[in-house]
Amino acid sequence: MSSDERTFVMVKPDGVQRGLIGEIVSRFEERGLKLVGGKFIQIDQELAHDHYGEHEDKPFFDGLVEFITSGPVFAMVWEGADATRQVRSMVGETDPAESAPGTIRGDFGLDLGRNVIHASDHEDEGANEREIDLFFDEDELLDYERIDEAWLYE
Ligand code: IDP
Ligand code: MG
Repeated sequence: MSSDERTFVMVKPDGVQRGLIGEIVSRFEERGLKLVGGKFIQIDQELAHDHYGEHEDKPFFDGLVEFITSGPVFAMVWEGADATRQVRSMVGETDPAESAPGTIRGDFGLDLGRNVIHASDHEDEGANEREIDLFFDEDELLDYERIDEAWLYE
């Protein structure tokens, strides 16, 4: 399996305000995923609409845009074998109330509208690449080796 799959992850405004950036970054680092990009930004209306375009017709859309633009987010790209699916399994279900303990949403959330983290959907083909392109320029993604790589993959 290719170990260079990349996926897009973002600590949402609630996660930033609650001081969860470090905890969340640690989980992916410890799992063996490699951070290849990161930026601390405030999302504007245009980016919010592009990012959440698939939900435009949903009743929660306006509230979602208001929330995601309400404060800084920490956007990241993580790389590793089967990264998109593995990250989603660490994130949990969309609703924290339905998420197992041990997942990020299951450990840090209670409410569907405040679920701490975004991660590209592994069931939406190409979502990871689309979202990476939306938030990052190619030269903001770094190629390097982690010193433990030889111990992470057989
Ligand atoms: P995901 O984040 O697990 O991929 P999506 O269905 O893509 O979930 O929804 C995107 C985001 O929209 C969710 O993470 C959540 O913040 C918000 N959301 C989804 N469904 C609802 C809802 O029914 N009420 C309020 N917010 C919702
Ligand atoms: Mg989604």
